[in-house]
Amino acid sequence: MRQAGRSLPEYRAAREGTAMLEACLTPALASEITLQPVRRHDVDAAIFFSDIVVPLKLAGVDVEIKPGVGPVMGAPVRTADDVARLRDLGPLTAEQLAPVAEGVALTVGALGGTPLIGFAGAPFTLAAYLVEGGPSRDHLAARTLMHADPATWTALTEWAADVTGAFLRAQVLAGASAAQLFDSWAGSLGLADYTAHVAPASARALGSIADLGVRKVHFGTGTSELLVAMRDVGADVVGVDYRLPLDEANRRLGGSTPLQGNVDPALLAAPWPVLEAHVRDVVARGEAAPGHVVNLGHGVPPETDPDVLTRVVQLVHSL
Ligand code: 1CP
Repeated sequence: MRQAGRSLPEYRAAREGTAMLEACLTPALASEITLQPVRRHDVDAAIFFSDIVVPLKLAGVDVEIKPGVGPVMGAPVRTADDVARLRDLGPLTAEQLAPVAEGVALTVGALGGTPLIGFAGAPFTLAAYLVEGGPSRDHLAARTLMHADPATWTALTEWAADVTGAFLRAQVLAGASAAQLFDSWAGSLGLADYTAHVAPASARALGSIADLGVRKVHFGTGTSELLVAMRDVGADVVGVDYRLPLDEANRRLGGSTPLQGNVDPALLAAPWPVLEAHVRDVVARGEAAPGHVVNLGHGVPPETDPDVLTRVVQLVHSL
């Protein structure tokens, strides 16, 4: 459950007075926050408390996470010179990644057998934040750059693939049992742009853990038309948001790919009978696929009642 922690009072208490990225890079705190939703909701796996921009921060990019906004860059990355400066920061070293590895190792120890999912942002979603300078609805500047200056775009997404791949690899080496690549904003692209300008860098990011033998989940929102392309960059499991029913997603993927997600976050605030019927429908349609990791189709809205999440988990377990 992405950003699940935000709805928990114990999360808000633990984070009190600590900036988001500082919390991510403080191993004991990141570990404690990772464990909170597992303790409270009895979910079957944990997702590491971190953020997709952590590897950018570790590489030396001027980035912060503004409360209520999301990741914001000191300056947008738009020109060949801007990208050259990023590339001069070099690949991430084990020393730079040490707080991440330490946070994962502490968490895996404390989880006592419950699997930990490691994650990273896909190169397009990271590049979208870098080029736009912050959150954006249409990702216009990023989509302009990929066509206006394809060489600069390729250099940018290759650099992003390498830092995000190193971040993912560090988590798996420290004990994460599965790895999820979030291309949250890939849905702003058509299939032709995705295939030509994004898929090679995503394949490069996933390739950085190909030798480690963990399952790779690939998720985006608004990606109903991209599911096959997103699988074909090297994913074992495809995340599906709430827009496409899982039996149809399974049909599009040829019936051979396990799926993840699909519960509509909007329904967490609906009356229980409405939410219950929806969860039952998602689980029933997911039976069409060779596997289904039940999860939300996107993040938990921060104002969600935590007891509703616990009840959803109990319902899914009962099914
Ligand atoms: O539940 C958890 O805490 C899991 C840890 C986690 C994950 C998997 C966080 C903590 N962030 C993420 C991934 C992430 N971060 C994604 C991919 C998943 C998704 O689409 O939601 C993205 C796009 C981000 C970028 C980001 N970071 C946003 C979205 C901004 C936008 O463009 O709309 C936001 C709001 C953040 C901040 C953030 N990251 C995580 C938390 C708990 C928060 C909230 C900040 C806070 O609590 O102060």
